Amino acid sequence: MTAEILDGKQIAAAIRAELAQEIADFVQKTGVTPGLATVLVGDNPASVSYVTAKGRTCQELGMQSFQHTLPASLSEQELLELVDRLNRDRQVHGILVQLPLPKHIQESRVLYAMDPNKDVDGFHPVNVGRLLIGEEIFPPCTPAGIQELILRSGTPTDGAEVVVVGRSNIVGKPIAVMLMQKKRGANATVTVCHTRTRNLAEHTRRADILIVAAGAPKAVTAEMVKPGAVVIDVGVNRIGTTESGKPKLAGDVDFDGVRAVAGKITPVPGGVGPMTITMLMRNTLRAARLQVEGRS
Ligand code: L34
Repeated sequence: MTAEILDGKQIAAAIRAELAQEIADFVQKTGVTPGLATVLVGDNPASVSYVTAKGRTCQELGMQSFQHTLPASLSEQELLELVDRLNRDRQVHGILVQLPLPKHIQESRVLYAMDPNKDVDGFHPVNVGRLLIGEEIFPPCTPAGIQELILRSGTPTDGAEVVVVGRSNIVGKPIAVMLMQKKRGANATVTVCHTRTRNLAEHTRRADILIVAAGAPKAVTAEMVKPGAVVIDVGVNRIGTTESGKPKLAGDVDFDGVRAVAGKITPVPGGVGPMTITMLMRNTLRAARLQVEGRS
């Protein structure tokens, strides 16, 4: 068996086309153009590439993009002042502070400082709490992208065994919560594995849907996967450079090996990454609706 490739790029493009129409309708109806402010501190090459793509996608979909690029030497106080300004700027409906931040800046302080109604990443504690009780307005972008990918691939989640490898605040924990909710595209039985899990393979082999956000290449290999399983690879590891000097990317899953046993698998690049950016666009439109029309 060779797994079907779950083409995140293609699914993302379809959703973006829908969003572009919704944004055009919103602009026509309200006279307001949704705006996203991105904040990048420092020059981490991966962050630069993601933030650039976010700004560009905003413009492609007919939204405004305000890109703030700041030196790694920026003080925490200066960043908090910028967030405060963006909170009060009526043209800015969504704010995204790209993570990770330099070590001298406490991430939680910055996330707490953000207006929860502009927190299109869904990282503010109020939004994390809303997610837990199933009343989210901004589902975090990578988990939302994963859920949408599963949904649009026609994979049933109701009663499915989902195994998540990784327990980060931005992927592992929120995707586990989202897939266990009593909702459409959820209702799964979720197991969360992490670095202290005993016998990881014993868990992963039970998964109908295996979500890998471990942060290490080849964390999941073929013998860890149940035949026919749907495998979602969230990892983005830079494993060298191509001949043209571009970074060479690999996920957390041994793609070639796992492809031979899985039923469906996402590639890296072209899997979850493009979905993440698309969900950010969806959340930004939602934020604009909330702020302008008082409903999402
Ligand atoms: N605040 N910080 C905040 N919000 C986020 O949602 C993120 N994340 C993660 C890192 N920090 C963040 C992202 O945006 C990871 N992430 C992200 C976004 C886009 C892509 C990957 C990760 C992506 O588009 N990946 C492409 C390849 C891009 C490349 O060439 O490097 C892909 O096809 O997978």
